[in-house]
Amino acid sequence: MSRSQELFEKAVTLIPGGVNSPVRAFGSIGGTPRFIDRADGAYMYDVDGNKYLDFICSWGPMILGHNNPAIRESVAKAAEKGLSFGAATEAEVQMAELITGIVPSVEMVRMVNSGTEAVMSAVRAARGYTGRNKIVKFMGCYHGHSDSMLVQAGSGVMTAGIPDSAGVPAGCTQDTLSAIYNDADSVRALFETFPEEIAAVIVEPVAANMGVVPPKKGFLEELRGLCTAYGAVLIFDEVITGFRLGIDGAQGWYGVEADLTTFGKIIGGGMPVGAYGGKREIMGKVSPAGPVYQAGTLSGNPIAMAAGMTQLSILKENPEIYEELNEKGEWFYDELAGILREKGQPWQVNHVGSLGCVFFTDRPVENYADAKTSDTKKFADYFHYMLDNGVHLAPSQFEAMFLSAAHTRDELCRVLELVRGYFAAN
Ligand code: KE4
Repeated sequence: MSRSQELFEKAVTLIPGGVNSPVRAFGSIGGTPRFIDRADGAYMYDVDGNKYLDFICSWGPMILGHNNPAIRESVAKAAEKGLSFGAATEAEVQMAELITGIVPSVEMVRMVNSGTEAVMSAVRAARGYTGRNKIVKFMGCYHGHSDSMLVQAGSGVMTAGIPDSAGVPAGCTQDTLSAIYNDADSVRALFETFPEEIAAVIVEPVAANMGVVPPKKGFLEELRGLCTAYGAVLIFDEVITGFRLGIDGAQGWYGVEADLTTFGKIIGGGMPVGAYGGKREIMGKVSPAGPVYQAGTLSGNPIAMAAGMTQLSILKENPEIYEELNEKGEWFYDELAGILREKGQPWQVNHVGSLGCVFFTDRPVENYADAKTSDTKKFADYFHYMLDNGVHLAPSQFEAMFLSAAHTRDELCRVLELVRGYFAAN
């Protein structure tokens, strides 16, 4: 029995499902999750000493690769001064200055401890600012696990087959309206039905929790127009795309400005950090400046700020990182799609920059209904072939592959050869 198997057997007796986040349990693909001992650059090493080229990248934060020396040193240096004070620090001002200086639509920002907290707080701020209750989200988009967002969510909820979660009272979701991703008419119909009741539309500007589904041309612009026309807040959930597609995220990539934006992952450099921010007139409603309450013991934690600021500063000061990363991503995913065509496989490859995925379905994937036609058993077989050959993909059909600056073209060529071998035989 492997050490991972031993640990997993023990873990399931102590932690629900043996993991601290469902998707890690390999539930949708079977097998034993690998317990990771350490990571460095583009690689993770499990407790049995196996080495994996990593495409989870901690679900996004590790854009520079694991164990970045500058980030590690900034954490160690900050830790020498104490871990947490529960009081204001200069680092939080510096982080706020950094984020508001990078993302044009973000005039004010509040640090929190996760993407879930960022979304929950942004939704509350939008409701407090507009005095309205209804929120529009898109089927297949995942915005963390706050009650009102767990309606036809993506990510682990989708994989686990829970269209809505147990334990969420109807009262929490009665004001959550679901629309169809890439279908602005489905949003227009909701606004026409509830012209003065919709506080916000929240969207992943690139959906990455039903697998990767890019916005169709004009989709984000139409959401922008509808929110402006009906006085609703447009919230871009950039927990994944923020500082991933470029230093100014999806808003820079697509040229559409949100009223509020949520962040996570990359802004923490691997530490637990989330943030939400946007127009001063909205953020000015947030406690203690205004009536919308939100708080957090470890919000703006100095160690987390050190890690996050170091990563953001490296990305801001070295724009060539994005050029190389996005070029590498476009090349890699195009090669992947080429192999599928060459092997006569009907599967779909969706990608934007360094985000991408293979959908095991023969139809183009433009929304949740398309994504759900994927054959998750075929994905599971592909996943385990890659894992057995030292490549750790995200353990679900409905997640993204994340590339980092640490993935070399040679390593990616090795992955492509593995893919070629797999699809030649399957
Ligand atoms: P966290 O609470 O997990 O930090 O962020 C929630 C969240 C919010 N918005 C978007 C667009 C997200 O993708 C996420 C979380 N992403 C998943 C990966 N699909 C986290 C992985 C997990 O749940 O373990």
